[in-house]
Amino acid sequence: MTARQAPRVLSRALLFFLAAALGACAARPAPADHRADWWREARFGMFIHWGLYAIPAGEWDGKPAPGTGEWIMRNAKIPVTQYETLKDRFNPVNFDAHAWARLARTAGMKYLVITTKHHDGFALFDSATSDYDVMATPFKRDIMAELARACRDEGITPGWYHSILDWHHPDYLPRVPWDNRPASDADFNRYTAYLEAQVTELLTRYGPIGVMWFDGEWEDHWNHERGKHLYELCRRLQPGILVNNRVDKGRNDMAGLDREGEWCGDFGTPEQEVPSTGIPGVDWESCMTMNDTWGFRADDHNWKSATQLIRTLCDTAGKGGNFLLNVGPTADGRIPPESAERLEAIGRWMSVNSGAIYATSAGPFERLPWGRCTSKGSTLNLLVFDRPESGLLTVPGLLNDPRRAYALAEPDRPLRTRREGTNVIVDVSGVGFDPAATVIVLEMGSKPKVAPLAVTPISDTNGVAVLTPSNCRALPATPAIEHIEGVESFGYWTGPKMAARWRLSLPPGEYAVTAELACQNDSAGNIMDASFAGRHMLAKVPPTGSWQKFQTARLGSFVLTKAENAEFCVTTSGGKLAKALMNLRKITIQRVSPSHDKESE
Ligand code: FHN
Repeated sequence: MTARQAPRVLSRALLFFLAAALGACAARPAPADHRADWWREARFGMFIHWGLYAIPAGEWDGKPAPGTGEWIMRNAKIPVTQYETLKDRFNPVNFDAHAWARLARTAGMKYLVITTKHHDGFALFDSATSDYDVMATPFKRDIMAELARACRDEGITPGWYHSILDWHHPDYLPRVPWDNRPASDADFNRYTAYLEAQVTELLTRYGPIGVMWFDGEWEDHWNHERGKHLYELCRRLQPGILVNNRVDKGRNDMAGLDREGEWCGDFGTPEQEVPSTGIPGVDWESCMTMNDTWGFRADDHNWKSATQLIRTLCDTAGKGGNFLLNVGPTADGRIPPESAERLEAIGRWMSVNSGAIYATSAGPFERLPWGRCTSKGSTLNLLVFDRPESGLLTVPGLLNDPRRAYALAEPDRPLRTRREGTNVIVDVSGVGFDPAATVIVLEMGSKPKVAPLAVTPISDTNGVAVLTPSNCRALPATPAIEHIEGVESFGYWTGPKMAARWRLSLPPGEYAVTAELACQNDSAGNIMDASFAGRHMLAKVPPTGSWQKFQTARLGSFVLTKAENAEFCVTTSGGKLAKALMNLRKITIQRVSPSHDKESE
C-alpha cells in the first residue's frame, strides 16, 4: 500500500467498521474485511440465465424477437396475461442440478450465480409471496433448493441473481409501455416489501449463499435509500454474503464500476467487457455471454471460441478481476452442447494452468504485447497468447532478475533467462505452446520491480500524432473503452478524476490539437483539459447530438522550444463534471510549424 493510498484505505476501513456498527452499507469491503477473500481467490464463476423465456427461445408469433432471449417479454411486447401462461408449459424434465454443478466445477468455476427471478417476474423457487413461481408449473420442484444442494456437493459456492425490475408484479413501476394495467393501482413501497420478502426467502431457506447479485436497478423508482435498505437486509440475514453494486444506484452503466460517491455494493459489475485497467483496491467482476444472449435463443449461433473465453479469463485475472461466464439452459433443462463443449475445453486448460488464475492478483505490467500476467507473492505468471517466433520471450521493463523460470505445464524443466537492458529475455524455444495461452512462471524471489511503460513515439515523418484508446496508457481511472460502430472510443466518462493518458516524445515545434468526440446534448458543456509538458488547453465539450455522433473539435495549440518526452493527458478541468464528459475516439496532434531547438542554437 503506498502512502498515497493509505489515507483512502484507512478511511475506507474506518468507514466499513463504522458502517457495520451503524448497519449502514460500506462502499467496498475494506482489505480488513475478509468476506471477499474466497471470491477474490475464486476468480471464475458460472452465470446462469434460466426461466420461462427459454420456452419461446427468441421467437414469438412465428417471428424472431429482437434482443436477448430473456428480454422477449418486453421486446416482443407480450401482454402480461399472455406471457404468464408460459408457466403452464414450464416442465424442464432434463434439469439435473448435479450435472450443472459438476460442469461448473470441471470447468474450473468456483461459484455459480443463477437467476432466481429475472425481469419477467417469474420465480424459479417456491415462494410463499407469489403464485407466479415454479410451483405453479407442471415441474413443481424448487430449483434453488436442488441447485444449492448440488453446488455444495460439488464444492461450488451458490449465488443468487435477483432482478429489482419486474415487468409482471402489479405494484412495480414504471409500467412497460404496452401494459395497460393502470399505474394508479400500483404502490412501489408495496413492491419493495414484496422484493425484500423474496430476498428474505432466498437468504433464509437455502443455507449459506456466497453472492447476492442484483440487477435491473436503473429505473427511476429505485433509489439509493431503497438500495441501501436492501443491501443492509442481505447483510443482516447473511453477514458474510457479498452483494454486487447493482443493489444501489452507483453503477456506471455497462462499464460496471461505480460513479464517484459512496454507493452500496461490494464489487463492480462490468458487463460484456473487461475494464481497460484493473483498479487497485476495487473488486470487480466482468460478466459475459458465450454467444450474444443471456437467456437461451435457439437462433443465436454466434459463439465465442474456447480460446477467446480462456483469454478473457486471463485478461480479467491479469487485471485483478473475476470472470462470470454465462450459460443459458434450454426450456427442458439442458445446457446447450456448444456451451458444454466450451466449458469442458476451459476445464482442460484450467486443469493445467489454474495456479496462474486462482488466488492471484493483477500483474505489475501496464501492457504486455504478447498476453497478460498475474502475480502471486513474488511469483509472476506470464500468460502468453502469442508464441514468439524467435523462441525468445521479451518481458519488458522487468528490472530485477528471476531466480527461476519454467513453463507451468513443465515445472521440472527450467528455462534459460538473460537480461537485455531493462528487459528480461526468456528462452521458450523448447516449450510446448497451448494455442489459447501458455503460462511461463518467473519465480522472482523478491517483489518484481517494473519500469514505467516505454514511451510511445510520435511519427516524425509527417509530424502528426494520433492518440487513441489502443495506444493509451493502461492506468487506473482510465475511462472504459467501448466499441461504437466497430471503433474503440473512451466512454462512460462520468468520474471527474477519470483521465486518458499517453506517453509522447515530441520534437520542437508549434502544434495544433483536435479531438474526435461525441457528446449527448444534455451532457455537453463540461470543460475538458488537454495537457502536455505543462501546457494546458481548456475546451468546452460541444453537443454533437448523441453519444454515437462524433465530430472533430479544436482543442487549441502549444509551442515546444525543445524536444519533450512527457505524458499527454485528457481529463475534466477543475474536477467539476456534470453527467459525463464525452465519448472520445481520438486526439490528433499536428505540427503546424517547426521551431528551433534552443539547445541546437
Ligand atoms: O437486463 C439484464 C440482462 O437481461 C442480463 O440479465 C444482464 C446480465 O448482467 N443484466 C441486465 C443488462 O445489463
